Amino acid sequence: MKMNQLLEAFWYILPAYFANSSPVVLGGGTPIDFGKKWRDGRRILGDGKTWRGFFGGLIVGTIIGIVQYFLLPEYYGSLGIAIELAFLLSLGTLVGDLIGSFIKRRLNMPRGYPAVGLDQWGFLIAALCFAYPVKTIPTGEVLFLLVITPLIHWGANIFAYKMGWKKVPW
Ligand code: CTP
Ligand code: MG
Ligand code: K
Repeated sequence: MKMNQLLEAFWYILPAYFANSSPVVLGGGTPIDFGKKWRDGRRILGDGKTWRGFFGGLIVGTIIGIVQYFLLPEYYGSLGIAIELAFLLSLGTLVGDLIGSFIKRRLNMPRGYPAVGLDQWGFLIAALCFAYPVKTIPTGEVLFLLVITPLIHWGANIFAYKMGWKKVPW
């Protein structure tokens, strides 16, 4: 794979990475499930999924797309496309993350418990699906993202732990 393809893949997915990581810092307060339980007696989503984290991630991810447009307008063609793309990547990321937590709670995993695969790929796959109607990247670049995202996720979580933003390094 050529260097510019690797860079394109990374550039394309950047709003998703920001939407996924910023809730660690911005989140807190009222949980999205309002503390309610599912019929299995366990929380629907858990205290790790908050409204502030959701909308904070959505806003930060979308702003990243606006910054990207001004740095590389020719990649998007118009500011509207850049905003739409970043918004959908971010929304997909956050919805994918909620689906992941829902699944984890059903499997009786407590908040913060690492679910290998789900934690690293769930948000990515959802982001790619949501953004699909607006702009896509070639399959080879998607595969590259599937390989590097777990590594970046792992590195970012260790960083957040060392910064004191996260209680666990995963
Ligand atoms: N966060 C949030 N709102 C969200 C997503 C994340 O407030 N919609 C914050 C929470 O403080 C959360 C932290 O970001 O603990 C890390 O996110 P994540 O690892 O996705 O959540 P977990 O705590 O691991 O919870 P879960 O087991 O449900 O994945
Ligand atoms: Mg987690
Ligand atoms: K997660």
